Amino acid sequence: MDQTVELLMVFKQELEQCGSLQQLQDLRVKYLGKVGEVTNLLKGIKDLPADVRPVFGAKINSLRSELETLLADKSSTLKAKEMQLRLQNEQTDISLNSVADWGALHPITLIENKICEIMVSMGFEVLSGPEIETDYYNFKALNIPEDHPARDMQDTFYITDNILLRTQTSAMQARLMEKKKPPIKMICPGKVFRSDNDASHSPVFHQIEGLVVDKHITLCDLKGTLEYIASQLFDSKTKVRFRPSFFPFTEPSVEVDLTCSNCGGKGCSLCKGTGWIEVLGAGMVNPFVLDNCGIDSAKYNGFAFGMGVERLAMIKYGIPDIRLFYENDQRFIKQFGK
Ligand code: 2NM
Repeated sequence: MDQTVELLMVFKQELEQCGSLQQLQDLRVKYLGKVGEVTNLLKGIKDLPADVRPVFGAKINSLRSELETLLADKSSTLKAKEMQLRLQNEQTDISLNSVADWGALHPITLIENKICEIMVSMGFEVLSGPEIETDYYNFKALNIPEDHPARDMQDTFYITDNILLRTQTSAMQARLMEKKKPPIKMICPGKVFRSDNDASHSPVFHQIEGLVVDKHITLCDLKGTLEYIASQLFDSKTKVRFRPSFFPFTEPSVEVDLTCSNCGGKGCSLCKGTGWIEVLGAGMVNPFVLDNCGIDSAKYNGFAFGMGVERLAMIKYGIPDIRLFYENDQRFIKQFGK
């Protein structure tokens, strides 16, 4: 039998046995390599009679190209098989959901985000300041006198005589007024610290203070702003009530009540039958504060307000004890923001 035909038959049998790309590569070397079977046949040409050499040479060439075609076909088949095997082995069972445990935003974060969103929609900028402050920005710039009870060691965490944990975020507003010319419309959310600890007071809590400074600002602007915040945070029918109060950094100063979000003003246990809930403090910025911060109080005035985020969250979600916010019990945290 013709040597090329015989070689092709044997090759086809061996090809059939090939189960992997590595075996296929070995087979390629065995037949088409430098010292392979086909090369061997070529070497034998020189021993043949001259008249049959071209015919035999042509046969070897067509054998070579047939082997290459067969090898290429087998290679594609094996590659496809290996890919199929990998896809089977590397499949992920996405139906398994017992390991996926969804988290939730903390109610404090939810309220803080919501208020920031409301204020930004009214053109306020949101700034944050340092939690460790100087006595100057936390007290003196804000017109809080040396003998004010808030400055007492009993109420404020001092680090040194002049450095303390801020008791209010308005320290940052004093910093801003020093740097920026009016008009100013800003809020400052963040942690504040006071030496106080019971069911409605935590030594660390969250505050958002707002500040507007421009020409011809009135108490009416303050009331309208607070009415809009209340309508967005609680209910569009929420009413705002001012009662006279006192803060060193505002004059006049007011305590701000909202109609109870639980009973709508009829009176319930949340509002202790009054129909109103006290939510924040506010007022017209004391001219001393503006002048302290380099803003001419003869030209400019403004309003400011400060609210406790925990208190707002307790009212909005009906949470009875402030300590629940800091226990990080997932069963508590996951109830909100749905
Ligand atoms: C409050 C109540 C009233 C307040 C004042 C200022 C500033 F920087 F203008 F002096 N910022 N925030 C303010 C006014 C805060 O919290 C109960």
